Amino acid sequence: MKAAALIERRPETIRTKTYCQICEQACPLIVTATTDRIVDIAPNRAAPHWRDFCIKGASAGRVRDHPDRVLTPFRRIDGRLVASSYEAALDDIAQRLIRLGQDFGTQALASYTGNPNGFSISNSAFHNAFMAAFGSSNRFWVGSIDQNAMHYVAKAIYGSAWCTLLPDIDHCQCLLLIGANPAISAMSWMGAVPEGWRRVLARPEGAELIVLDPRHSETAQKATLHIASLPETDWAFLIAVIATIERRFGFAPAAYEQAVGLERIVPILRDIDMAGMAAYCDVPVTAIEDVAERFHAAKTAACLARTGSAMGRYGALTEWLSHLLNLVTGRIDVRGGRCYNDVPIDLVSVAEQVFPDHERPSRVRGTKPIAGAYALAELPDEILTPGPGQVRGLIVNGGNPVISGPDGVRLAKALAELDLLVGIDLFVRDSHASADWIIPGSHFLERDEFNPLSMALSTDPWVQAGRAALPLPNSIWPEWRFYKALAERMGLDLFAGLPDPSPPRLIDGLLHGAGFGYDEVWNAPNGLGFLPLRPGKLSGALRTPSGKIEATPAPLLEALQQALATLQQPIQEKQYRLISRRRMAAMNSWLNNSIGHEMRDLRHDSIEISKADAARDTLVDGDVVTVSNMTGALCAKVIVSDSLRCGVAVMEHGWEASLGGVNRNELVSAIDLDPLTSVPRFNGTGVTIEKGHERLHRYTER
Ligand SMILES: Nc1nc2c(c(=O)[nH]1)N[C@H]1C(S)=C(S)[C@@H](COP(=O)(O)OP(=O)(O)OC[C@H]3O[C@@H](n4cnc5c(=O)[nH]c(N)nc54)[C@H](O)[C@@H]3O)O[C@H]1N2
Ligand SMILES: Nc1nc2c(c(=O)[nH]1)N[C@H]1C(S)=C(S)[C@@H](COP(=O)(O)OP(=O)(O)OC[C@H]3O[C@@H](n4cnc5c(=O)[nH]c(N)nc54)[C@H](O)[C@@H]3O)O[C@H]1N2
Ligand code: SF4
Ligand SMILES: [Mo]
Repeated sequence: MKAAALIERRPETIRTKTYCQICEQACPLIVTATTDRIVDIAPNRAAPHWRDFCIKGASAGRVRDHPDRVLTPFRRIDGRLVASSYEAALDDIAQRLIRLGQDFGTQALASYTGNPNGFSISNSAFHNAFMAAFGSSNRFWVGSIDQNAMHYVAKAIYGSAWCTLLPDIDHCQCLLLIGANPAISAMSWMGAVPEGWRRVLARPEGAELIVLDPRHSETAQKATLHIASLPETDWAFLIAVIATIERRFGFAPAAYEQAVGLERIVPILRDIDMAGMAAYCDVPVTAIEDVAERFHAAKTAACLARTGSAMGRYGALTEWLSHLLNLVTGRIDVRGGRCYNDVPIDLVSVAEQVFPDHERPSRVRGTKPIAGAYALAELPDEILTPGPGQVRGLIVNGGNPVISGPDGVRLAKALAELDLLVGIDLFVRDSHASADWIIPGSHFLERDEFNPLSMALSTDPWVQAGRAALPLPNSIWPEWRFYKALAERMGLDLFAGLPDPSPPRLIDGLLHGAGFGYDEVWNAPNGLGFLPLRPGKLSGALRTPSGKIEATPAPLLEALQQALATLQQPIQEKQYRLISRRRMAAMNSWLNNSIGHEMRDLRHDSIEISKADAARDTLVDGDVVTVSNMTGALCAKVIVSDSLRCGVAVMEHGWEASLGGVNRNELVSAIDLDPLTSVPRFNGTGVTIEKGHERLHRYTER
């Protein structure tokens, strides 16, 4: 590799061009470092798309250099973690895994991978190859607490779980955003839109940004229209919008050319009781009709549903109806609508080759994997239920499921029952409380690699090399090397037939047919840009039996009919629906030990409620309350907010007990899920709020 030419050397510091691997936005960076410390991280203004650059990227060096970082393998001896070595770790883990496979079968090993695993192609590729070579398809992943709705619906209507449609933002006259707050989170979810929401508002013609959110979020504050509906009611809002459009204008002719099955939805739409839907969402009928009119009338438009709805009871239904709205108004695969991007990589085709996909139902609950992986909500049952195939060993790689997943209390208990638990991470997390081994993770500022799969998922596709700004400490191996060495110890062949696999060779393989290779990217300090998103590519990506969009797949249609038949008011008297919010200085749970707990706007033990609810329940700022439901109970301090609608409470997720925080996901059930995707109800959890903490004991005794 010719890296030297790209690195400017000064006497005391080195400047390296790389990109941020904390979120999907992948902001280009210039990192200044001494021989052993990061000094400064700034956006690389010579590369495109640096404008989302945020405090998380700016402070990444503090994570890399943090005193609590795991710098060597640790082994648990008599309950305590003791510093050890890779040699000892490989010997012990290899021997225990071989025995596990011999005694209980290879499915007895499972894994959970979180977001950072997915951002590192070397880590994810070697992890998946290791699981496959060992003979286990028991892979659990973060998508099942985040984006399963997207994968489920894409598979059902476009034929591939990886067919993600991006908004053509620079030509979009009306963006309907459901459950997203890009002003804080930036705009990405299986596809990045650099500066996304700002580009809509900056349109010279004055485009509309319509936001559906129970909270007057930072994005809603900038929107041209904000509708504060109740959590978990978006599906009803959308079906009422689609019904209004069908009754007033009919479907766009293009919809009939692009899709099959539209006739099945029409009788349902004609029966929709608008007043009933409006009451359910707790918005006026006129608001629904207004959105229908505006969306229909706009010259171009796109509707996007994101995690606000996807992490709730009706996530898949809402995701589907958001696509259906685009379809019936002729906003799929056209300028200003939602389009498929196939440059520089056609993800649907690549996924067919590289992502393990299979249909084996889970052992205990019998659910099928989504995008090749099982739901985290099922993991405790898989560990605790005896019988053939019971999970007895687990690798947790770049994830913190006890904190970020549902019912962390039960999961932690299950993890303690394992014969072998290996955590691969930068820090010891609450999820590692019973880990036998902690293997150090590599920080992205120490890795040479780039992820062409995620970079292709952008409205403005661009590929840039991620370069190590500093070498890994001598005592740490990159994750891929750990897996390679472990496989060698166990006599496993990781990439059948590929001699001496390495990240550059794998990345070159992924780029096959793209017209460029690893070296070209490596030698372009500011990255390689490609033609921006354009319509007309979807038909090549469809993998449905009909070759068209399947507008009304049976399971989704049935789920809709069932939801309509059992419509109940979502909020009972004195009950709250608990939702989440993100902060600029947080990334799920993984910045807790660095900038997280220092940022003043981060409240690790607070619950926000509306003024109206506070007055009704005689609660004021600072009151200590017990928040509880059938799953759990915890204490929090009240913040009375003027940006919330009534019936809704907000608690931030990601806080760990070991850092003095409250894990609000202890209230989230691992049984009460979106039945189509097994995603828990992180947004929409029913809770009661009572003044005082003396009741906490009673609840926790249950
Ligand atoms: N209530 C509620 N729950 C939520 C959410 C919410 O909004 N509300 N958000 C959900 C969403 S969107 C997501 S994506 C999930 C996230 O769930 P997870 O992906 O499980 O994410 P984290 O909890 O942040 O755990 C990431 C871990 O990876 C480690 N790490 C960071 N970089 C590296 C690396 O390079 N290598 C290795 N080996 N480890 C690394 C971090 O230290 C951290 O411990 O949480 C979900 N849970
Ligand atoms: N600073 C920061 N940025 C991040 C992350 C982070 O943790 N911190 N996480 C990254 C990750 S992993 C992801 S997946 C993305 C997520 O990015 P987004 O999908 O934009 O997620 P949020 O910013 O949580 O916005 C969700 C919004 O939905 C609202 N909401 C809650 N429940 C409902 C509901 O039932 N219906 C509707 N309509 N709205 C609802 C919430 O009030 C919130 O404003 O962000 C990424 N970016
Ligand atoms: S965390 Fe911030 S700097 Fe890093 S990629 Fe995301 S938006 Fe960009
Ligand atoms: Mo996420």
